Amino acid sequence: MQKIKVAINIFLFILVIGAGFFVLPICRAEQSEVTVSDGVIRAGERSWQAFPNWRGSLSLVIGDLNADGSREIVVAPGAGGGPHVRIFSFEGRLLGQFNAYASGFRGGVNLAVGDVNSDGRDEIVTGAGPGGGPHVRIFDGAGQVLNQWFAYSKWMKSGVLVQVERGQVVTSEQDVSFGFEMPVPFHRQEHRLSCEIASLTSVLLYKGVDITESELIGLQPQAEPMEYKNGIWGDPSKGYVGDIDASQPLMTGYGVYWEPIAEVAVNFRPAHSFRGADWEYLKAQLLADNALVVWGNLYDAPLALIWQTPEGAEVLGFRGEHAYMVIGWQGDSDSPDRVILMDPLRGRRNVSFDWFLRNWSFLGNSGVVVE
Ligand SMILES: [Ca+2]
Ligand SMILES: [Ca+2]
Repeated sequence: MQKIKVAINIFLFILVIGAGFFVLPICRAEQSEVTVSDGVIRAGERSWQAFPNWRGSLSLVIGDLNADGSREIVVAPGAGGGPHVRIFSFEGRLLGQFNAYASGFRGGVNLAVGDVNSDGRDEIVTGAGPGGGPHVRIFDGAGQVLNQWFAYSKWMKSGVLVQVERGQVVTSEQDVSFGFEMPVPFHRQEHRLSCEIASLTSVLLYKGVDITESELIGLQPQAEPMEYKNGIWGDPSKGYVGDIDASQPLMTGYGVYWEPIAEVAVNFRPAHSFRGADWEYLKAQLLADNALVVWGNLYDAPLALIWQTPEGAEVLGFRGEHAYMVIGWQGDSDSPDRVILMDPLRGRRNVSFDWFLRNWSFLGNSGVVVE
């Protein structure tokens, strides 16, 4: 289903690019043809530059913005350009201009016009270009914002194509290869083996909870016994195993698994742990603006550590056990080129999809979701 959607989006993209930017759009209005090429608008006998300093593609649409019976030309730079929208008469007179998005934005603007509020005047509908979030805005002919929303998760970077069909705004993703990135802040782990609670600190900060790692450590249960002896040690699914400042190779400190971390998280936000999940699950959580801590490893071929809990259960651990956050991807969301991580030791990283899937598999595709 997703594949079909992507294919349709690419088709729409080509259609709009083709119609809007490269193939000359020909619109009959007031006995004038309007074309645009190399930044020059031609309407009837007249021609003029849309933006003197812009040589890239343009988005151009035509509508009657003031209900006087004659239509206006609305134009904006395409991908790589600024957020600048200009309105011209068919005679080439500049009637108005405004920035549809923040002035530093360089993804270009996708345009549509149509009467979306049934008042007899056409509105200008804008969609941010690739690299921008799927931010749709509706402007009147004077450049005043009448309405705005995010068509998809605001952290999607694909840009958004807009059309008006029978007074309704219709949107589609522009270029899915730009992917998604949730701006989870980096919090460097404050202890040698505190990656799990440090990752939780980051995602809670992202969720607006003002908290420190030390405060969260105070809420983290300790697994008994504290010291490894005769093959018996604590259960990481019940609490922290060993000393948080000690050593995995010496088996004086280990870490903690997803269940106790989720229990700490629910003091502040809705949260739950999971195991045996797949990429689709992670993707759906991110698109719903839920933050993720997952369990993997510092090493590509980690050494297994096996011990028994006092209750007699066998624990499978790995030297290099490590928790980090998945915050996004680049490329097709079904099978990304790269997965973007926030690592409490190493900061923002992007890794291959295969590397991530293997790393995440060591401890059974587990993690914590914080809503
Ligand atoms: Ca008009
Ligand atoms: Ca209207």
